[in-house]
Amino acid sequence: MQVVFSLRHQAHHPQREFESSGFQEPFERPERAEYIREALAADGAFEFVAPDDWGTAPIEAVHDPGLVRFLETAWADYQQAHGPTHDVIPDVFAMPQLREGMGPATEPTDVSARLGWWCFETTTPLTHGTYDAARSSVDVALTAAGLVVAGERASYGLCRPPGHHAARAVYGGYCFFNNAAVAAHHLATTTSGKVTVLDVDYHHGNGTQQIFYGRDDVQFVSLHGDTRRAYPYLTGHVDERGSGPGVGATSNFPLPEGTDDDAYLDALADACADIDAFGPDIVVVSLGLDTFFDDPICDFDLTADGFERCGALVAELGRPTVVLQEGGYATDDLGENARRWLTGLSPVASSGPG
Ligand code: SP5
Ligand code: ZN
Repeated sequence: MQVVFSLRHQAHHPQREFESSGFQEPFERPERAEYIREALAADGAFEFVAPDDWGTAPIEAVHDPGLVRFLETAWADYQQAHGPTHDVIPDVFAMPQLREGMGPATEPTDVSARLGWWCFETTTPLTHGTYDAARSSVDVALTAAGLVVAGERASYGLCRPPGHHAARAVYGGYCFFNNAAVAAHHLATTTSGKVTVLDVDYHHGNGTQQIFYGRDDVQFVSLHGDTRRAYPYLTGHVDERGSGPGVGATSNFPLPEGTDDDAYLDALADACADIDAFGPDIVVVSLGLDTFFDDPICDFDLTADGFERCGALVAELGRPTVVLQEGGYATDDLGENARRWLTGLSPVASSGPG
């Protein structure tokens, strides 16, 4: 299987995140991608390719161009106003309730105010190289998508930073651009086929759901920790099924604390039934490995064996599949967990010469 990877992810390296009312060592750190790269490189079944440069047009096809412009200059703008700081984190949020009954606000000019306009929480710092890393992560996703269009049965984009919490006009949750949504939109519009995004990250893919909620050409199916207890809290309930022409093209499977391999695979089989009913030409998997029993910020109980079974079940869909990395914070096990999931998806790739 071909793996798309770029060292440019390393340019995003926050020193700290503000979480649980204190500054913590970031959970989303560069070693995550390096450990996955090492584990796949040590297995002769995986071949590494560099991403192409796709520019900003495919990003602006799903995101507000204002978000792209903001992320391009925000860190430098902030240094000029308040620097020097390594990380840039909002300290005020543009909550719509402040203007309740007065009509919508307009984007402020002050950089601190703009941070709280475009970002929804405090765990996603901007650093000097964040924009470049976020752009490279999209390039990785689009290049992996291109491999499947060119005839590969499966490909893996080792995206970092992740993407699925980024909505059309807001970033957060360690995500800046929604790599999976950019890739899925690109696939749907350039192949005129139907695309499913299957999101197996522990956290609900609120951004991806929001971007495709009203559409019937891209299905969104997500398994996640029930958002009554789990981040990102506001989306991911079973009654969210899409709107307008998109009614029925969103499916959510919220799951309880302690969900183990067998329970998860039962839910994944139900999710796959919804995918079969939609009948996509291509599947994009948002692969979070934070469902692992030892993940430091999540509460599921999946094992490496479970991940391989998940990959094998997705393979049974029998459709070309682009796998894109999302979360997963049990850093020491991340490489092996990714390798096992991809081996389940593509067992031939792991037993043959390549
Ligand atoms: C891509 C992705 O997986 N993003 C996840 C973002 C989650 N960020 C906030 C998590 C807050 C968890 N709080 C748990 C307390 C552990 N100290
Ligand atoms: Zn996650």
